Amino acid sequence: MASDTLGTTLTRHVFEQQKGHPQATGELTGILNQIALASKIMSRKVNRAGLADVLGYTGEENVQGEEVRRLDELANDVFIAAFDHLGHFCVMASEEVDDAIPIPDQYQCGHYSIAFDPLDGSSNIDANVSVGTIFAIHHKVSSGPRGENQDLLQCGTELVAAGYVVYGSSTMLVLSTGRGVDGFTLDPEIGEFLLSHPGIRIPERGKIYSCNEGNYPYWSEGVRRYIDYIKTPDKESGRPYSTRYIGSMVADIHRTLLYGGIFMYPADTKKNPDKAAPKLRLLYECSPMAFLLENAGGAASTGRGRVLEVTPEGLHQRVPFFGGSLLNVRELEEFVERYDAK
Ligand code: P6P
Repeated sequence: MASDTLGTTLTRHVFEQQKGHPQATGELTGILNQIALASKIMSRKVNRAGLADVLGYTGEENVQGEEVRRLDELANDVFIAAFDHLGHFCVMASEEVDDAIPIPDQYQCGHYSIAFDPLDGSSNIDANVSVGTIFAIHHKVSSGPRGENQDLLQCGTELVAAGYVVYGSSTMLVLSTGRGVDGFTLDPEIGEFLLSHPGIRIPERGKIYSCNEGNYPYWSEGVRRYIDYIKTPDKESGRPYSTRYIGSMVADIHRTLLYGGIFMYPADTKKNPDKAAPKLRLLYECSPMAFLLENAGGAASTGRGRVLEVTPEGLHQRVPFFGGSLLNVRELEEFVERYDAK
């Protein structure tokens, strides 16, 4: 087969997947190719960050109250510029922008919305730690000619496609359109994403846990008891688990997807002893990652239910996140059920 000679490019793979859907218009193929283009641009910029004086801070804060690093701003501009004129989107949302981003009047609106985190984990860039881009694509559901917030504020169960790009030792794009998960590795010499990890399946149970354990004192009793449990030696069940935490969700989820185990960012009372607050954002972090994990045979929970079933109320809404191997997530949910107040 020709693809054996050339390798299967992202374009060919998505086109072949779309053939399985007679109603497919090819729009999604166009969208994913544009995401690939923007990701190649970002891969080059991230890999040269230390040389091109794009490190450091702009002195501003984003909607999350986080200091905006110049590479964050650059990434945001790259993805918006890649999407706004495409004619496939009706509205966009970015971690870096307070409100929904309309498609400029001079451009045609399309049948999809996209929410993205242009450069997740960017606080690690100066340390040369893997960072990434996360994206979530929904159908337009509003009846007007242009896009509206409701096109973005949809449950993850309605996602058309979701994925991430991890800018690490190699640049990989991991994608699901609802029928499994595939990984593509960028060959920088030809500038193509080639299918390197077809049909990714997460192990049903893993022995790695991934969390910022410095927050342990601020977690609920159920979460603390779960952590205590997986650290208690028990030869038969392979405990204590190993701990791995990078502090960049894309990198931590990528390892969890391939090796199994559980990644978690529970709500914590660190900032407010009276009210536990989650950190990770639903629309462009937790929902797309949950979509990928479930499509790979895993699970993603708020601790009490599927992340994908949370109805978003705000663009930057945060939720507790426990995602990874099915049996590990279910075990966590049992501890929350047993020890945490409803
Ligand atoms: P902490 C990065 O800022 C991020 O949003 C995720 O990528 C990552 O999982 C998390 O925050 C890390 O948070 O509190 O452990 O530094």
